[in-house]
Amino acid sequence: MEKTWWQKSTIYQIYPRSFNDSNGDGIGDLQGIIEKLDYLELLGIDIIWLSPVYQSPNDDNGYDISNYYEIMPEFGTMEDMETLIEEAKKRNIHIMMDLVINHTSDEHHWFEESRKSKDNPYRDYYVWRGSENGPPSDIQSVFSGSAWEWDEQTGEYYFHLFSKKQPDLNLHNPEVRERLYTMMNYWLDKGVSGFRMDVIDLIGKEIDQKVLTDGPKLHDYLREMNENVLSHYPTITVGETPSATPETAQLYTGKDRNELDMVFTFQHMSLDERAGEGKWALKELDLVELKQVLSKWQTSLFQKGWNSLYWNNHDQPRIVSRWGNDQEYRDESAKMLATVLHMMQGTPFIYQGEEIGMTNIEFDNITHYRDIETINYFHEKKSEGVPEEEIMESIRTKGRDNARTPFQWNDDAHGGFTEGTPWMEVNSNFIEINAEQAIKNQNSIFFYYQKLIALRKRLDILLYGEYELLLGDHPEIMAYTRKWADQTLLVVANFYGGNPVVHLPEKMDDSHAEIIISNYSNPSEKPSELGHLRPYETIVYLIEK
Ligand code: TEU
Ligand code: CA
Repeated sequence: MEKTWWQKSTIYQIYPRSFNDSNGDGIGDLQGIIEKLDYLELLGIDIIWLSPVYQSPNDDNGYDISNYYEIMPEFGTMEDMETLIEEAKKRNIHIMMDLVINHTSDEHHWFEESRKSKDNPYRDYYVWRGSENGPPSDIQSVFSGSAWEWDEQTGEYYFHLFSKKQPDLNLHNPEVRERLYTMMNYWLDKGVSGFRMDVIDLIGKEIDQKVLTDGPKLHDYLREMNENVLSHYPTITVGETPSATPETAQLYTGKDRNELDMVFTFQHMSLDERAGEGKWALKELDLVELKQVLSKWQTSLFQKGWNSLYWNNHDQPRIVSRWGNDQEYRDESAKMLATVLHMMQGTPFIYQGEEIGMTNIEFDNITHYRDIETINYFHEKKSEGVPEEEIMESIRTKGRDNARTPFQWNDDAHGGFTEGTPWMEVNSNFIEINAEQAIKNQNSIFFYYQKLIALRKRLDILLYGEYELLLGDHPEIMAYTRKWADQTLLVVANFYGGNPVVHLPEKMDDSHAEIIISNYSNPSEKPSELGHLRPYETIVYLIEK
């Protein structure tokens, strides 16, 4: 297999709890995924990124692992997992596991031992500190409150950057790293093709110096992991790196660095929050800023690293509700956003439901929400006296449950997700928005994604073409070219509901221009004929010299 086989691939993320329930207990499961492999094959994706399916008490829906070698019983058995790998393989689909090694569950055997006594052999697997007057430092948990939890039994604090049921592992302990490598090899031997690495930018942290991301040992550990595990298989790896910049991304993904294949940037995801105030502090998106950020990543990693391309995942609101229009122009804007992303250089990710234009959820009160981050935030703000409507507005706009409502398969009860009672309510728009509808209609968002995926396989320019931003200051239009050999790919997209006029900066010879995809009927045949764009209109031209 080619070393960079994943460059032509499109990845589909499954959040198993919300994908498809096969046995009526209201919780998605592995057999449920197996039932839908034909659907994924029809879409055309190459790799499934499976959010965690390991044993877990589900304080953070599987991102708190209590046993790396067992499958969560609600999801099925190890046999089901093996069947999934096998059945996916028959359809040329790879499975990429989620790898959560910054922390485990407090119910993991290692932690249960670690907390028993100061001289327990597992003590140093985690981060323990004594402290006389309150927590050892003021570091805050991502999920509200102090990152230090007092543990009565040994009279010390342990560190948890996420929930208190997610104690951080001490990766400076070589034995911990060794055991994690053994576990990774176990899964690769089982036939999975790689890992999405949860908050991997944290594993070199120096807590006493308050260095969390990008610690001095981070890249040493990743190279060691590569040497001990990844280099022995034709893997695909993507690091989740909230702190990454175009510069540090080159350290992770640089060609001769032997670390990871790609990382997730968060820079575009923070553009609708007020700088420095965190994700809940709402701000309108400025398209010019978005173009700058995306373009910087495109040009900085060109021929040096590799981009991952995404609008959505299980932590982010739905893109069509966020930067598109989930009402009148849901169809057009979903297709436009997909186009802008999939024509860039990198490996695209599709999050379950994105391909049918699923939207954010608007529950009327907090009791309907399930996410620990959201619930903790609600109570924290409430106790600070913030008006409930204000808190709920942030939650409806940015809360993680927007992405986690059950998949909408058809217009049966609960969107066909379950025959029982779903663990979280289905979005009531499932009657109109569902996969069955989408597959009946050749013009659906689903078939548009299918086409984008197929174009990536067919056109080398999408792999190699050099990116250039056009009309950088235009407040409504995003436009760019990709150039390779004798070809130019031109992407134009209207990000809003108006009718802006396109003035391309240079006259290109477009006598041999062909439209390869567009989201309205009767688009302008040639770039030089472009007048105004319709709401959320997008057109991609391939121009031959
Ligand atoms: O997310 C890491 C992360 O940085 C989160 O804080 C993310 O920014 C947040 O969810 C946005 O609100 C990963 C997983 O993707 C997330 O689901 C887990 O909860 C978290 O790690 C802990 O494992
Ligand atoms: Ca189930």
